[in-house]
Amino acid sequence: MKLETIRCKAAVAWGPGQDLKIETVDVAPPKAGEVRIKLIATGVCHTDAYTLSGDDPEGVFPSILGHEGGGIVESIGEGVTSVKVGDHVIPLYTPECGECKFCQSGKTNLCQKIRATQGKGLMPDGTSRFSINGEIIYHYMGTSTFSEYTVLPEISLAKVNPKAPLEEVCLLGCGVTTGMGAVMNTAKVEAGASVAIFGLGGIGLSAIIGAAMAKASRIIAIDINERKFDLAKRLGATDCINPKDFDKPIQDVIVELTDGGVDYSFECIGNVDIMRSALECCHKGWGESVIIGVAGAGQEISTRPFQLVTGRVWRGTAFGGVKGRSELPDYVERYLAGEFALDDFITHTMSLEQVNEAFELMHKGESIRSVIHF
Ligand code: NAD
Ligand code: AHE
Ligand code: ZN
Ligand code: ZN
Repeated sequence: MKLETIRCKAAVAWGPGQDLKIETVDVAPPKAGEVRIKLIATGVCHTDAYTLSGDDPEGVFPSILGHEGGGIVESIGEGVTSVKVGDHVIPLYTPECGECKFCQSGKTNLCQKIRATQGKGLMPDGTSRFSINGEIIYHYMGTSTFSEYTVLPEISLAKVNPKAPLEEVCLLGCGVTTGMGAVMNTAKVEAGASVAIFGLGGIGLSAIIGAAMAKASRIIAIDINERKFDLAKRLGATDCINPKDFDKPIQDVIVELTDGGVDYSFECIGNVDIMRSALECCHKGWGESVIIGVAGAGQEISTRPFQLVTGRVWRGTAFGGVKGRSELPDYVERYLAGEFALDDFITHTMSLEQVNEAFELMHKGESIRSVIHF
């Protein structure tokens, strides 16, 4: 049966700094190895705001943003075998082909099979499936979840248990998996360790969940917005600190509080100055700091090399080091088994038409996650 183009609603980013506009877009059928899905829900992550701001060197316009979705397979292209129509899926901005040098290494989740075209806003064959009156609209992070329908390569989909509500597990498409994975996969925090988490948005709060699961003995949560502290404590933070309450650098405060520094720290903001604080609050000889936040074009990190010479380790993580197709379904199972909750994070639900409000709430510090229901 020949597949038809679908005409549907999508939020289009026409240019940096502009509000998204709801448009009627054409979504072409999936080509070989591709899948078209109907979105049920999508979260709004700070990275969407970052790209919309114009700070992302890979930002292309006009495009359809969004990368924290949950959907149902509507149609499949030639040769697709791992999913079928009706399957529940989570789009992956970090695919898993299983074949490339990166997948084969066993050392990283950063599959590179389609990274070059994905970074240009295109499908692997170098074209887009989105258009308006014949004008090309670019994809974003290989996912473009701010649309009623989207097309992805088969290798960019995790098939998940249909019992899981997509309105909640969409958050596993980025924020929650990233925070938990950073703690458990990337840093491998061990029981009894001390941890400092900078920034208490969706990512930092998920890192608290991961640290509590790892049985960290001390979880220090840092934010300049004290409205985040209640939830941080409920999730397991032992101390909540506002850097504005001190007249010395926050790293000095933490080093004093912890008899020399924490075992692990996580930067969940995207601020290069705080990345330095996060490194320098780590314990001499072994402390490890993980960068999760995404910093704008042209920004660089710095510290005295002596910090590293004396044993601190600086590392980073994307999607919490999680391999999406083989490992994400198990995060969904663990959620279904009640190991962690997701509704705590969903402070606002809204329609696609309200997507700009989601960005406003984020910038005003009023939301953790806004979830758009289609
Ligand atoms: P968010 O906006 O919801 O949360 C950021 C938090 O940082 C807010 O609570 C804010 O008050 C706090 N903050 C801001 N400036 C601060 C400062 N100077 N000191 C202390 N706290 C401060 O964002 P989010 O969705 O949680 O994303 C956080 C970061 O992680 C972003 O940079 C995002 O792009 C990035 N991110 C990275 C990955 C990855 O795979 N590496 C995945 C998802 C998100
Ligand atoms: N396009 C940016 C990089 C942005 C970035 O680092 N993205 C993270 C995911 S953020 C999700 O909210 C990521 O996965 N990075 C690895 C990768 O391959 O992009 C830039 O600076 O060019
Ligand atoms: Zn994200
Ligand atoms: Zn690969």
